[in-house]
Amino acid sequence: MALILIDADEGITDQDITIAGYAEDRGCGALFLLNKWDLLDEDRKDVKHYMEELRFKSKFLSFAPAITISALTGQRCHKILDEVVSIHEEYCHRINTGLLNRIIEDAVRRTEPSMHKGRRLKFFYSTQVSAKPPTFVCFVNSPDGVHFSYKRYLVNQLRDMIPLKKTPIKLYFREKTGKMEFSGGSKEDERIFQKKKQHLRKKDKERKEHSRKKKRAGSGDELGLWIFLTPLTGRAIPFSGPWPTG
Ligand SMILES: Nc1nc2c(ncn2[C@@H]2O[C@H](COP(=O)(O)OP(=O)(O)O)[C@@H](O)[C@H]2O)c(=O)[nH]1
Ligand SMILES: [Mg+2]
Repeated sequence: MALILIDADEGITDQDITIAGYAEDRGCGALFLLNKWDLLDEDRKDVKHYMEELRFKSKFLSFAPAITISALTGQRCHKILDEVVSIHEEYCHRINTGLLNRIIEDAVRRTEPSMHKGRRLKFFYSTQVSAKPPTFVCFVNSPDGVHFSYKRYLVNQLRDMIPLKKTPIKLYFREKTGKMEFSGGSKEDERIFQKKKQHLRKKDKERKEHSRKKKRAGSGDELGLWIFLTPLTGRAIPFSGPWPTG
């Protein structure tokens, strides 16, 4: 595990990012600690802005959590160890092969890879070859045919479905000739898989609903008071409520 200590008072420096790069090279679990948070005046204490800058500069460690702390006052320092344990658990995670194959199979079915040199990319089966960090291999007919954006898609699917949000993960593609279909899984795997999918779908719906509500609130629609003129009577009928949509 790499705990990357940043002097938040100084700001995120190139050297901080270089050191974060070492953690990425080593495939470490990583945690950013933005120290001296007590020194930041209210103007600069904009966590969101600070995090955005951190995420922008260290895109390669986007999975690494970050905590603002103060070593001097002890503020939020108690959270560090819990976060380390949580990252480490994911870092050591091992997934059952059946479940892994269901996740990949489902992801490939939902969004098919593009053609490569006129050939369709075929996924045969996948396996986790090691942990620390979790490392997966997919056997395909043509490893060169996996576009980096498709690899990113699969990595994100694994992150969401297993789930592995805080650890680096590695995904490789190897050539497999001959026909060997997905190994599938037991009934129990299938049950867990379907439950996870249901859960994710629900979350996704909630998120969409939330952002829709936010948008509506932002545009002030809900509080609109406006007036309809009826052409027949010429009388104004006040009406208040959301804009009629659809
Ligand atoms: N205000 C404040 N000062 C701190 C904090 N942590 C360390 N310091 C002070 O920072 C000084 C050490 O400098 P520092 O930047 O941490 O170390 P260096 O960059 O490795 O030399 C000491 O005077 C510490 O008391 C903190 O969270 N808040
Ligand atoms: Mg310093």
